[in-house]
Amino acid sequence: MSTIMLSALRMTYSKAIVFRAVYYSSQPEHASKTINKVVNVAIIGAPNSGKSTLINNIVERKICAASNKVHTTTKLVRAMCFQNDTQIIFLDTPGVATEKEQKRYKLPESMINACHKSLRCADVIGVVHDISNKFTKDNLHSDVVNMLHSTQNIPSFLIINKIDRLESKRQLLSVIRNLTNGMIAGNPVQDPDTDSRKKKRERGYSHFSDIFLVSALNGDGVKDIKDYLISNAKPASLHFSPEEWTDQTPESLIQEAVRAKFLDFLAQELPYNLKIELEYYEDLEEKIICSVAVECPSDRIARLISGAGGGRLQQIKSQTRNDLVDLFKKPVVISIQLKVKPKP
Ligand SMILES: Nc1nc2c(ncn2[C@@H]2O[C@H](COP(=O)(O)OP(=O)(O)OP(=O)(O)O)[C@@H](O)[C@H]2O)c(=O)[nH]1
Ligand SMILES: [Mg+2]
Repeated sequence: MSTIMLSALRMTYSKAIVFRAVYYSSQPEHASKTINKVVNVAIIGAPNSGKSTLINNIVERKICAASNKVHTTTKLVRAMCFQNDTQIIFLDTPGVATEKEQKRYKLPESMINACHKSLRCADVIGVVHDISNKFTKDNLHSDVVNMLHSTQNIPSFLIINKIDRLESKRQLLSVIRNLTNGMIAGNPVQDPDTDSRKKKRERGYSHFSDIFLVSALNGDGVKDIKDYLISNAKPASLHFSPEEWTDQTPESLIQEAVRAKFLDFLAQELPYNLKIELEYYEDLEEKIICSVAVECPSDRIARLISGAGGGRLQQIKSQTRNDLVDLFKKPVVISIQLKVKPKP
């Protein structure tokens, strides 16, 4: 299925340009003086909606750790790509989390403010929404709506994700109506059932400039988002060089990639309680060598994680390596060791 752009209206970036002038005034010395085009895009949304997967697909590198569990992303991560003269700087954000979830998953305090922080550097906001979740598909997360209302001066667009999991396209129009309160770029969404629009409570946000329907996993519709962002980038000198693709250190990227695989392979809260540390890292010209230690709360849990004959740990290692090869674009030798937390 290809992307449907429901509005042809162009965004206005006047406010963002004013902000960018301030943002770039503190450029590092290495910043290029050539005038290119730049767009800073904050990607926000509910946990597990596919934010990180989407960014990785657009920048064609697994920079942002992604897993099948909620709260994979715990801090702001920048992922950049450069095409012709345009740099797109994505800000991947943690999914919005309640205080209860923060305690349950032992999430870092910094995570709570990360989303708000990302909005302060954004020229445009992309909201990712999971249409495959039958409980939440018709409502935008209330925290997301509040954030959008508090930054109404920044243009925003809606990305309806996981369309590959839709069995029927018939529900699409009603979902779009709910998520936009029947309004896109100031125009009412075509609504055959006009009476139903009158009394509905607001479930979404009425000021999206555009809507995209995509599958971040298989790439359907993703190129349209990239083209859209490129066409909306504004002249600016580069904050990052064209060769740079993230603001994260290799150490942090490796740790997050390992953490994501543990989240993928282990059930419930267990993987959230593991302490993951990079013990060795060497970037040789032809390959990367690294060693990661994972601290388990007890010997029993270490055995459980390892799986029969160490099979599960082998799978985790092999899939992490694949992701890191995709990330660094060169061979990676990785060892992952389980260590039991010493008793006090
Ligand atoms: N079927 C399908 N699955 C997807 C799609 N996009 C993402 N996923 C899956 O959804 C899960 C969550 O993806 P993430 O990219 O980690 O989601 P996120 O929004 O970054 O999650 P948090 O960082 O935890 O907030 C992963 O298992 C992805 O493979 C999609 O378009 N289709
Ligand atoms: Mg994420």
